Amino acid sequence: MTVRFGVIGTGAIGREHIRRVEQRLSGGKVVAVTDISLDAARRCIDALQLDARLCESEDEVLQDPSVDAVIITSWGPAHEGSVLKAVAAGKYVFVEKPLATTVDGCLRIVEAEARTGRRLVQVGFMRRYDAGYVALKREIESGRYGAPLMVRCVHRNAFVDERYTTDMAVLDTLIHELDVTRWLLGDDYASVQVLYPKVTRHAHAGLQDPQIFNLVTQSGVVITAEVFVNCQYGYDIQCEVVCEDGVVSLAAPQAVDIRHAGLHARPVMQDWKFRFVDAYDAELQDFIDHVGRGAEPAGPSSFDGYIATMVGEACVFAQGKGEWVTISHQEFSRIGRL
Ligand code: NAI
Ligand code: ISE
Repeated sequence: MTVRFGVIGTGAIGREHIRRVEQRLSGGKVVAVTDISLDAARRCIDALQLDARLCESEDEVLQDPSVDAVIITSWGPAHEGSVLKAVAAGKYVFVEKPLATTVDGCLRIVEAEARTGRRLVQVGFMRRYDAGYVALKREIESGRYGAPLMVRCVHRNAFVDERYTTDMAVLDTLIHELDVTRWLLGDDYASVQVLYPKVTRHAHAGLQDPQIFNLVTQSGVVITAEVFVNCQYGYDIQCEVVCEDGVVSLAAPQAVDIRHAGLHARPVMQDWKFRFVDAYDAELQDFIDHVGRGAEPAGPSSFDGYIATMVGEACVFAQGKGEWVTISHQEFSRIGRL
């Protein structure tokens, strides 16, 4: 069956996801759209020439019996309320990261979903669908290079605006590394330390940028993740896994190699929209394929979203301290009892 989507939040990625459902993917259709700014929702419907209803509120979207599933692309703090209402209404949910901005909020979602007796929620950790990361995981799991010992991650954005705060480096940006590295290694985190290097002159007042996150996993792998969101030159995602008998790294995607005027160069993508376009397509297509045949979504789960936010909260707690902070796993046992 065609999956009929309601969309809550028509900002940057909301419009991207609508465009991909309508123009690139198969088996889905956007039938209802809302945003707290109704003007934004209206502009989106007009710009993308959607045959979709403009709804005055998310409740109107969720009460619409013609909506099978919702795409939640509002700001992070609004996710929890929308996901809980959607689960209560029995809708399938594709929600952008973070699942919710607090551990308790994530837990409420995990518990509400568990009470329905089936999986309804998929979180937008699209890197798990990126060809480079998939290849990296395959190589690690082949065992050819021995056990992973160290991981070096880089997450750079060209620039951010005044709304970006120091803690967003974790729940908005690093959260991708928190999820994908746990997925790559099949290992959970044990402790974190955050270092504050000298601040770039490009950071707006009050923003600590860059930041270094050192994490140790339960099996002892050390991960160093740099978040630098005003690097100026583009969107740069790197991941190198050092194993006992070799090193595996993320290759630069769809890059052209240029030799010109005495330089050997490769262009850097400027935005997440381009860098991960195939991964965004693949994650939503996978969601549509499962929901469309009446199956539960198979991508990153509400539990994965909960773990990422839980570790993220420990990272935020560690910010500005320079000390190692233990990542509490008390919550795991609560979840285990569900
Ligand atoms: P944005 O600021 O461009 O758009 C957010 C939209 O949500 C705005 O139009 C705003 O009016 C609307 N909104 C806010 N609260 C709402 C509510 N309660 N109900 C309905 N609409 C509401 O933000 P952007 O960049 O599109 O990010 C949205 C979400 O997607 C965030 O959670 C962000 O972390 C995530 N994201 C994920 C990316 C990825 O790589 N997976 C890339 C970019 C964003
Ligand atoms: C944004 O929300 C994303 O998810 C991007 O992938 C990330 O690079 C950026 O820092 C976030 O603000």
